[in-house]
Amino acid sequence: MRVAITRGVSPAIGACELTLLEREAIDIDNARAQHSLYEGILEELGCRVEHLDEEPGFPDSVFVEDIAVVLDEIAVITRPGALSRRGERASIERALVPHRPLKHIQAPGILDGGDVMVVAKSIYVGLSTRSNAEAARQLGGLVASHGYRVMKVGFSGCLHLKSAVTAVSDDTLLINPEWVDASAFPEHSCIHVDPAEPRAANVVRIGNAVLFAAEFPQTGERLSALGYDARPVEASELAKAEGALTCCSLIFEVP
Ligand code: CIR
Repeated sequence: MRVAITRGVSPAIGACELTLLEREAIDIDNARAQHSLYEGILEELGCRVEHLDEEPGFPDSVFVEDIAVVLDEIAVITRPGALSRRGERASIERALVPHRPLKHIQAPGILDGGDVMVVAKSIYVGLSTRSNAEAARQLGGLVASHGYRVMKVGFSGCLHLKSAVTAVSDDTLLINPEWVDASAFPEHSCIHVDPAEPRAANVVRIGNAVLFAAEFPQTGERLSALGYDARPVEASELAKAEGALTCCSLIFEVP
């Protein structure tokens, strides 16, 4: 079965980190309502949702994806690139201990889970303001004995690699070619987002279903036309905090 670790929206979300977006007021009630719908969809798709308590001291703590990389064999606790986010690790470690042996990225490595795309045994690490080559090197060392290969990827135009590209299957990626070059992924075929929807590349794959942000219907239609079970999810409020769909969960298999 699958577990999805999530966390309630912090009452301090208005003080979130922002890198590329201008600050806009976040309606916390709407953010919480959309987040609950997201959790409901994960449950409908068979995930057991382990919902962690809100963290009033950590504005960005709803974005649990950035704090760990969970593989079948181990979980790697990251060292987030933003200082304000490092304290989010303690509770994520506690949540993961029952499920996986834990490993850690150490200084001077910095890594946000949003920069780590795992596709079967290939792990792509986006080099960004939040993730560096040293962390990619450490990650490579931690996972090599489990048969994974870590590759570094450059990108621009967005905060994290997975805003530019995510996997819709083990063979195929959904990509915004303006932000990341498809030649970085020679083993995969690529579907392009609709050019009018540059932020649409971040989708959550659960079994055969692909969750896409409801704001990007044209990309959703592209996926449906190609035979994917594409399902819209409202995520506009947390998008103002530079969060996308994958950021709000850590999804993995358990016996
Ligand atoms: C941050 O800047 O860390 C948060 N405001 C947004 C994090 C989004 N996470 C992700 O894309 N994986």
